[in-house]
Amino acid sequence: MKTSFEMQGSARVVPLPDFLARARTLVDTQLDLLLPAESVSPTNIHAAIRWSVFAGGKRFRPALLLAIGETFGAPRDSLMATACALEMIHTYSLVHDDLPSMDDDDLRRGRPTCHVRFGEPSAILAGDALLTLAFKTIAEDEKLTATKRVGLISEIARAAGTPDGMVAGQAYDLEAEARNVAAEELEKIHRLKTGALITAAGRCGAIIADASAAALAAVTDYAGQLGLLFQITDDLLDVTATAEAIGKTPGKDARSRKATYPALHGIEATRKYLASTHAAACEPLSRIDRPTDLLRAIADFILEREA
Ligand code: GRG
Repeated sequence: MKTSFEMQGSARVVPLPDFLARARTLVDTQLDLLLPAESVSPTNIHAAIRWSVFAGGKRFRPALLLAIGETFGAPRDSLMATACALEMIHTYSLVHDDLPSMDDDDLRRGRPTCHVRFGEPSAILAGDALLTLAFKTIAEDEKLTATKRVGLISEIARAAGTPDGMVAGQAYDLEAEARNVAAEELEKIHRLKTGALITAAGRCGAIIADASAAALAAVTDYAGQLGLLFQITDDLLDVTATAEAIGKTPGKDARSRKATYPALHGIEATRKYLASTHAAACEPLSRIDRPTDLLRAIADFILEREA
């Protein structure tokens, strides 16, 4: 990827893959400090949490938060706790999504799912613990003012829960299985299930950086389209990729007759929709009065992702 940018605290210009790798290392180091050790009781729950969190996810949501926060000048250490909290919530959603009562999957992030490895009760509790640890992490973040912590908790709670967040999207998605879904309904499901948390990642970065209301609105539009782009590529990869590449079972959407873009529109139309969603994600960047090379490179990266 040609696009490059300056990493905070360094004049060195680095390409996007290096930014993502660096963000991942920073987030993993911080998560390791924030999450209870496996030796802490109840050890089976903490082992299950760590099994799922440190299984090799892309850390896309925290990386997006860091990229937007740093674009608007926030010090990196003011961003780390919220970035990790988002990854905890994302991981909880994957653990619960894989449960027998939901998607019933046995492969995630390239290894047996949490309930396969630790049993269903421990997987449910590990997910519950990750969700609550996320809010504890922000509530106790001494790098932020109390007012900002409350604002971030409210923002993320709305994006993760109901009626306007990920849990609502998951409920609509389950309810829509094995029946015909119109294009608008599919978009609503995906805006909630996948888009809400990704949008929150962008908004939290801007909020921590004290970005202006106009900048926050542009970030909201950018991250919202990015969420859709992410979901459309996810749907395509389910059809085109191998289990080795995506670390989960491919072809599941079709087998469970899930509403997806390729199922509804076909692969060629989905690729065209992908291109127009990528353009829609980049458009709000012209309203941001800061260098946006990094944010554009992130949109390009999602468009082209193979995992
Ligand atoms: C159970 C409340 C609840 C919600 C589940 C996240 C989710 C909602 C379902 C997962 C199913 C799915 C395939 C969603 C599509 C997009 C998505 C969230 C993919 C997984 O995210 P990645 O690719 O995963 O960022 P990694 O492992 O890289 O973190």
